[in-house]
Amino acid sequence: MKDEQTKKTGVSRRSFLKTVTGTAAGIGISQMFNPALIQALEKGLKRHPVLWVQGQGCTGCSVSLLNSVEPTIADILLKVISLQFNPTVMASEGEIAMENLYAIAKEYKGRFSLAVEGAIPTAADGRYCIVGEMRHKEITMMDLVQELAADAGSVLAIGTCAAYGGIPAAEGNVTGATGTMDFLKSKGITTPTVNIPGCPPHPDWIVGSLVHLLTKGVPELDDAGRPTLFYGENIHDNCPRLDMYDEGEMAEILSDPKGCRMDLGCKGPDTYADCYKRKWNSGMNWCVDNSVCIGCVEPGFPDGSSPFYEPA
Ligand code: FSX
Ligand code: SF4
Ligand code: SF4
Repeated sequence: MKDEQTKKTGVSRRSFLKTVTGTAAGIGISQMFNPALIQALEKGLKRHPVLWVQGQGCTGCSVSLLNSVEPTIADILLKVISLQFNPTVMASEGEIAMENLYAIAKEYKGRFSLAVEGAIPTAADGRYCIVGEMRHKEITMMDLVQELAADAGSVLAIGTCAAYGGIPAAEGNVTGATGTMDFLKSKGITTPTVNIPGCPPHPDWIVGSLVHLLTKGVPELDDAGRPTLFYGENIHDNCPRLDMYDEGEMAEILSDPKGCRMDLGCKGPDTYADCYKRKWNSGMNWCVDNSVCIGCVEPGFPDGSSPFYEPA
């Protein structure tokens, strides 16, 4: 008898898990689904809270993480990793939430991870992004990241906005939007920082990097501060349409089922990520299947990829 997932997607739970297993790289997500490993992580990570703060973003990074299907990433985050603060999913709000945030940071000084989502606006003393208030004093994203990052054991810049400034730092940038590493450097803060770009990043990249950080330390990073585990391979070099590119068989319209999509604006040749094998939407598809790669994980995104519909 077909299970629920088969009915919805035509892919059985078994073949879905096989897909995930087959596409995971290194400490892939499939290994994290192993119950023995989850139990081990549960013990090891219970005392390691993750505080997730949000600045200039669209919340897509949180949604990407929580959107995973089977098993849910939300389960892993809430039961395995001690996610203590995330404005999108937590129930508490206002001054109580802020007090709790600072109390956890104090209690676990040097041992918690700070996850930053969204860029940090630095113009006008950071007043373009007020993230809370305590004792009638407004707290800017700048203040929050500066204070918490200095006390954190590690920092994760989640999403291209947090990693490099992304969309808020695109041409114009009146708010002085800045990526986390640049911001921390400007403040002399040296806490180890890992970039997990993507607009939004794949849930596996977020959880995989976090678990690596907590169990094995900082993963190997490339020049752009990204784990090579997930961002070490060029999309074009591994694209299933590479043969068509080599043959000069080019797609002319997006609905063309065949052909290399370079003439339609594909930025695969300038982009490093494992989307071609990990795939998105629970392993169902990826950008090049339906559209083009717009280079969303690259430091120059979006200006460097624009216009999206023209070849690089
Ligand atoms: Fe940026 Fe996150 Fe793009 Fe959005 O909040 S990485 S705009 S998908 O989601 O920060
Ligand atoms: Fe390269 Fe994009 Fe063409 Fe694939 S579709 S071969 S990534 S240019
Ligand atoms: Fe981003 Fe390209 Fe991967 Fe799509 S295929 S998620 S645009 S890096």
